[in-house]
Amino acid sequence: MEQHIVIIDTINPTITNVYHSPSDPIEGDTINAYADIEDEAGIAIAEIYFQVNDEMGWTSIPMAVYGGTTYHVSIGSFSEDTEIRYYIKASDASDSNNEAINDNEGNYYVIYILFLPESSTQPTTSMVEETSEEESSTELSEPGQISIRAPINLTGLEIVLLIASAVLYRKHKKMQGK
Ligand SMILES: [Ca+2]
Repeated sequence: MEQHIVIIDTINPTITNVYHSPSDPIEGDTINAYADIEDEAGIAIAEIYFQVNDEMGWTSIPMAVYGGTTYHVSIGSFSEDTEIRYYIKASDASDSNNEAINDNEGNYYVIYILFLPESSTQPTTSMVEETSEEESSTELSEPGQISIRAPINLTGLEIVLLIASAVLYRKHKKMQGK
């Protein structure tokens, strides 16, 4: 009489290290999601469930082995200002079909497609840098040149005096040089 020892798998798969790439996508970026999914009995089903903006239902797409215990799926690209929530679900390959969900402890994983107004294509920091460069170049100019570039609302006499003083200043400098 044969004896069978039946081991019943009651342990759910583990789903860890859930992330998406790129982490801060913009419109048109293809979004990939990854997760490490493991079970002693092997994995029968690995899926991503995602929901776009305020839509009611969840869309599921099967995940494929990416390498080792890592599973991967591409959920495509979205337009800017879109919010996508997702979670990962897996079933093991045992007769029990134990299921596991990683939904970031009920908060879901959230992807936000960044809104990039045209005016922000040039970062503010570079504009600040340009301004400061102009300021520093003015400071470095010869005193005579600064006088000539002085306010436009000067009288003709004042302008003549400024030019004269600039010329005198350059002559003075030349003499110092010798
Ligand atoms: Ca199991």
